[in-house]
Amino acid sequence: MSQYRIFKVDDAIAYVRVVEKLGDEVPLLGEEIGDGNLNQVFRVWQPGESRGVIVKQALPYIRCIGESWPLTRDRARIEAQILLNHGRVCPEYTVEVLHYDPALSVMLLEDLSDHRVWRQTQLEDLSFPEAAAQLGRYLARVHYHSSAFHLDYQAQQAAQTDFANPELMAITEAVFFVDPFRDHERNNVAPLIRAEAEQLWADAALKVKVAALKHDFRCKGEALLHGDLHTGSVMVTADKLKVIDAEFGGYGPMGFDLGVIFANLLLNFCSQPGRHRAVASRRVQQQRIEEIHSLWQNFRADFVELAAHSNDAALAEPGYVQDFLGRVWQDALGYAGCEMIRRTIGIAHVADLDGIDDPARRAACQRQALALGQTLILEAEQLLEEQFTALLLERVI
Ligand code: SR1
Ligand code: MG
Ligand code: MG
Ligand code: MG
Repeated sequence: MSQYRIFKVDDAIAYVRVVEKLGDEVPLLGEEIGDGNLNQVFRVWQPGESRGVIVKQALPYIRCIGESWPLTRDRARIEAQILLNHGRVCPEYTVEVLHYDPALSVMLLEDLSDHRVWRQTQLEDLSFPEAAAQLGRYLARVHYHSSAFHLDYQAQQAAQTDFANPELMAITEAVFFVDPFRDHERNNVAPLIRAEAEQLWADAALKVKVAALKHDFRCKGEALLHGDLHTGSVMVTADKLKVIDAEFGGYGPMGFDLGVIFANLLLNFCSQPGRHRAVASRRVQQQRIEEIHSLWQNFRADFVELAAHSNDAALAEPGYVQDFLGRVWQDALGYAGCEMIRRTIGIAHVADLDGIDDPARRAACQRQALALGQTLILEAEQLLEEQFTALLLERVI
């Protein structure tokens, strides 16, 4: 068995050669392509071939922080298991795991070089009109098939154990629900919005709502979540979509995944006045609103259709699934609010806001993100889809 070592490009190339049984005469090229917070990622390919293979390795610490924040390498196993599970029920939209090596904490994944990172396309004002609907369908399938609508009691209990991800989900608890709502040293608060952050930290009603969302994140194990479904975890082409990076996954409330992706579309929405003149900004903001609706409506329609075939006599009761999805919508808005706030003043920001060059314009957009995030958390129960749209339209500049 090979001993764990941190890969350099040459190690990744040598590893692919062994796994794919390629002789020394086969030329291979490699490059490091990782830009995520946690792991290192390489691409290895044969010259002249457009597709190669991706080598993803978990480090024994958080890549963006360094050795001062150790982290289990077992996350590679958990991620591989989650991607394989999601891939079984939704191969169309899940990145394919080709190989997993527990000793080296390495996964080989399908090469998606013909795809673009969805966030990056939004930063370049490119439109991928199919992506939101595809993502809604992906979430319906992976959530439904891991939920009590589909699994019997024993199977769901076993899955909750198999996919337990205590270290990574504890990080989410800390950086998503705890740090951003108080003056914590891990936060990253721009001086120009310090006053708004302090106001938020003093809002007791907001913190009660966040406590409930955090409590549910731990206790409401409805489905096997992706766990970090921001627009950087979604790869797109004109007609295809693949979800990657499931290391934060585990059982939790369905509204969490929906809320995270809604929030990342909304963070881009809030960034528009800092990036464009009014006309272009309005057009893109409207596009983001449409994407959220398309995502939700496709999720809901596909989930309802799947649930019509549920074997659970009680959950299949006509009308129940609509009731349930009403609560998922409310949860999604609350989690979206938390994600917007944590990506603005917490440890891990997004390029949509941080990439705005002018500090005053950036701060204005960040204030919008904080305010909208707070409204979503405080008013989730009153915001049906129609009211939510009205709330966003009021904010289109
Ligand atoms: C310290 S880890 C911070 C964030 O990076 C990942 O991308 C996840 O979003 C996590 O919350
Ligand atoms: Mg990533
Ligand atoms: Mg991993
Ligand atoms: Mg990630």
